[in-house]
Amino acid sequence: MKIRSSEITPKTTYLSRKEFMKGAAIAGGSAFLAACGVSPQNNGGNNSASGNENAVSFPVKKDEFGTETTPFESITNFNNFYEFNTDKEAVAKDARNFVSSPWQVEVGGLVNNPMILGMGDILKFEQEERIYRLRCVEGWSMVIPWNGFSLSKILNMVEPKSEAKYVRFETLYDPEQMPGQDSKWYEWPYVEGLRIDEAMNDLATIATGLYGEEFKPQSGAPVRLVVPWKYGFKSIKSIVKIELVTEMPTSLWMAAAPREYGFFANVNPDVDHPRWSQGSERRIGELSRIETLKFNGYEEQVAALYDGMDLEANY
Ligand SMILES: Nc1nc2c(c(=O)[nH]1)N[C@H]1C(S)=C(S)[C@@H](COP(=O)(O)O)O[C@H]1N2
Ligand SMILES: [Mo]
Repeated sequence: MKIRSSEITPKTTYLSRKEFMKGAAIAGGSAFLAACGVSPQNNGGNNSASGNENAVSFPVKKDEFGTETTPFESITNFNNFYEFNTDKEAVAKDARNFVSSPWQVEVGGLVNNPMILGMGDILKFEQEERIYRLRCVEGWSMVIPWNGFSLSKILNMVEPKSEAKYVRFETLYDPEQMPGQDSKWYEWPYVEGLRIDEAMNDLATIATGLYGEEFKPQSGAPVRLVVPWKYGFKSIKSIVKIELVTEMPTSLWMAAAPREYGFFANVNPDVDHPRWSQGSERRIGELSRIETLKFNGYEEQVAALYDGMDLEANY
């Protein structure tokens, strides 16, 4: 295998998966690999780099509905991450030198046990494979095999006080590394929030990787939120702070365009965006549009959270 861009590319992005796994095995296995149960023996033989020497192929998987996962190359080359670029196809390149290690997540606010978690602590939680749909508010979607665990595990550990009603998340603020944060159109850092009962739902996921690999920067390295029943913008990347609060947090998108983006942002084909329909979506890799499902297909697991709530008024 030729390694052309080794001077400018971090090691794990140019090594083939096989070589990466070999290296990890020699090093005794990193916490990440051990925690998600991927061993050098069972990572599959389907790893030959093709024409592109940077290409790494992963066997496609299926979600609980039998839908195939979006290829790794698509998931990692079509991204929304405004801190780096508003052009989805330029994010991967612009984020490639992002330093996500060492990393800390401060968990505090209205809790009995505030703590600062290093990535070692976060990777100690059993890393499950969770294959979920991601539906961007812009009308495209993917199916992504995340590695991670329920956010509730962290919340239970810090013990929210009874006054805590919402969970507020914050992305790293570092304009030197994230030049998009110089843009005056948005209030940085990126902020998102969940009501506490939403945050405790098992589907609300703290993700540390995808397809069994640690995150590349463009996907929100080293740790992000994944909320599969809500529009993708709720799934905040590169988190440094999780805070329990009493007031509903104002997200970056609510502040930027309050008429277009609400706090709840549940996927809902019956409530159109002011500028486009939400009735259908383009699954990346497919040609025709498909129907968008209420709560992105997770109605059974989450609809009860919104009993009695007007889902048109509370978008
Ligand atoms: N910090 C941060 N998190 C973010 C974004 C962003 O611009 N900055 N974009 C959001 C949007 S709009 C979507 S659709 C998803 C995209 O995730 P992906 O690039 O991994 O597909 O990330 C969300 N999380
Ligand atoms: Mo999005």
